[in-house]
Amino acid sequence: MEKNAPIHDEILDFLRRQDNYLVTAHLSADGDAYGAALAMAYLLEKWGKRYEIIFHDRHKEEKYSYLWGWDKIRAGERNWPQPFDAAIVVDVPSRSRMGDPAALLPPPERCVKIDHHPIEEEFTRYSLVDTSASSTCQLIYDMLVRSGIEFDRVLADLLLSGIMYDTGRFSFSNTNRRDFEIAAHLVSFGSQPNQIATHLFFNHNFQSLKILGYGLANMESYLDGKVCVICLPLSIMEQAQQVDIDELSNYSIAVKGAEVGLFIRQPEPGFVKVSFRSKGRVDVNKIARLFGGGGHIHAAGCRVTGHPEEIKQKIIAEIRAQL
Ligand SMILES: [Mn+2]
Repeated sequence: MEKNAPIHDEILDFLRRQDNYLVTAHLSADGDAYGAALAMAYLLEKWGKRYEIIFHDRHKEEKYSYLWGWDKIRAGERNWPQPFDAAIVVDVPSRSRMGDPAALLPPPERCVKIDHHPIEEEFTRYSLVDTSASSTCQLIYDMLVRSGIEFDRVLADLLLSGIMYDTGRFSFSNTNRRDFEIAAHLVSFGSQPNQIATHLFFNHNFQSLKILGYGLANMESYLDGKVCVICLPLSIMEQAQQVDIDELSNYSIAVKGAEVGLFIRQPEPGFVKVSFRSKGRVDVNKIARLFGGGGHIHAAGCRVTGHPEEIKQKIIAEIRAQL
């Protein structure tokens, strides 16, 4: 029997008995968060349940608009249809990383969490958490197989998108044999890895690629090249408001000899967003958590009030202490 099967059954049993769900994921959602949330919504749709997909914020550009259910996602509204009878939260380890939708959660006994981040907080009665999974979509795949749902191209695209996103299209250190087994099954329903990779990684807006260029041209190096920093000041971020520049965080660690990559940007005065990447010697989840954020050993993020230069120096001091 598959290792998480008893938890799958417990969760599926609970979900079948509910109606009127909230489905949500982490703020600044990514390919795995969208794929996972929409795959769970797809299950609810097939079961004829009522649900709302509510996120803290809306993704810039229409990068994920090829995914089923994209147009059902709501964000940034004032009057939500609540209370919800049950909630499914995916790819998020704590309420604070969820942002606004955290306020809409029903009591813990009516909440289900499916996630692959290290546990930060117990806020759901039902939890399927497995940090050995490359992605939340990998965990959801197993559960959906157990549910008996009929797989099709739509569902396959959702799950394969999440897996390809979180594994950096099968290249990050979290990539495992299971990803390839699942991908082989998903491709049999007509999903095309090439098309998904194009949507996720090679479909840049003209302006965003120019900002990527600015970031690369102004990259900084610290601690004998062990830390690479890409910093976008307020003036550049003003031009980046409607475009997706997240890819810069992966470039920050693509330098030979770099152990940690930082992508620091100032979206508004006094507010700084940091993305961390690590090759593994430094646990960036630990560092991000010191600054109120979190994530994984290899990839994490935080949002801090303050000045970029001062925050950068504090973070570099923490990295130095770990190296
Ligand atoms: Mn994930």
